[in-house]
Amino acid sequence: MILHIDMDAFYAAVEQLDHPQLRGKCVIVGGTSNRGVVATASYEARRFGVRSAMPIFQARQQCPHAVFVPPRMDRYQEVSRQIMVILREFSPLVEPVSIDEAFLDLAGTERLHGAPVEMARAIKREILAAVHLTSSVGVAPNRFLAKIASDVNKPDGLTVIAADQVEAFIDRLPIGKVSGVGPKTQAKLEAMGVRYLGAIRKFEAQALLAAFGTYGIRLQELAHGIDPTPVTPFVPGKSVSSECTLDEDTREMAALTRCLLAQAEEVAAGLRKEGVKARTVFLKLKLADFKLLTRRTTFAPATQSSQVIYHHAVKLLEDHRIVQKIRLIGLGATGFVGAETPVQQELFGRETKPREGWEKVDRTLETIKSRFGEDVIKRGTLAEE
Ligand code: DCP
Ligand code: MG
Repeated sequence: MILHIDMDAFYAAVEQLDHPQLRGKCVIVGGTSNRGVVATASYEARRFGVRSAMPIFQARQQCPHAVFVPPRMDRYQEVSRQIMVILREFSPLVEPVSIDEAFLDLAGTERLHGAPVEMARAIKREILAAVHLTSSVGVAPNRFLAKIASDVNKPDGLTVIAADQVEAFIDRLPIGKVSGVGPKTQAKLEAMGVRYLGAIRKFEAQALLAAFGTYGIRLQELAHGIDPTPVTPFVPGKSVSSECTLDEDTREMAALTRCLLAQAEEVAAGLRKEGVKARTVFLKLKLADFKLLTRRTTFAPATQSSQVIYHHAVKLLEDHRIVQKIRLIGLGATGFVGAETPVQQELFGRETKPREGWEKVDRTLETIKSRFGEDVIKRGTLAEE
């Protein structure tokens, strides 16, 4: 079983904890200028329709008597760390996915902590005792259902979906609640007569693939209650890399970047296999005199895209002023986070869509290669002249 835990109104709850005069009141945490947005609102304020990401001026209109508080990230991080320490006492497999949220794999913990529902109760109790905050917990046979379950009875919720309840739960799960189904996909699915996830089961894989690409296959798996995504604890120091000795020592950018592109694809495939995204890319160069150099760069958001990895690697190569010829070039990624980690959007909307587009291209290439062989398809830039 997998357990998902998500703290209730996290930033606002911490503010109410630290400032008792705010308890029971409408508290809105966010950029306090009128141009800012709401980070979160206490459940009292949510009754007035205030939601995360809503512009502050609108929140002010809907809830004029609310107390507006600027965020104190250091304090929230501190509480988050305390919570994660408690979770690690219950299972070695803890994957934090955001500041107030984590997955736990409960495999093998029963002898120590009892049935999953007992464990969920114990976790909620321990967190309340240690940091005086309520949380909501979902337990289910897989990740995707555990996450949905934790949201069912918020705040202070506890929902268990037993294996024999999965099918009935999926039959009643509105399709818009499934992660990855945005408004556009939802409209398309509803036009096909799908209002609940269970309805996906009546479609052939081929039809779903045609309509939604590889996401169609994911939807079909989910409809059957299958989510193979493992809980992946953050493992610092682990890395995925690829390197090659060049046919002859060279200083030619074209030859070097060509290597990097092929390596970026291998590294991205490695990340997908591990179920992680990376925050650091490193470049390794062995020069003609056998001197070894490495250069690294760390960025946000974490990525699994070959295109993003390639761009960082090329930048590192360009920053290294090539004087000597190079005999070996290598590319790697490290600084892993779980692949489900939500992506923090840029405040001023740097476009993230093309990156997601490339992740899709990577996955599609991989699907085709795994079915028809490694050599049937490759990028134009890597094709033989
Ligand atoms: N957060 C943010 N901006 C968003 C969403 C969230 O800054 N658009 C921050 C504030 C939240 C914290 O992340 O307190 C956790 O996010 P959740 O989505 O878990 O929201 P809450 O914990 O606030 O409420 P809930 O009880 O619905 O989980
Ligand atoms: Mg939360």
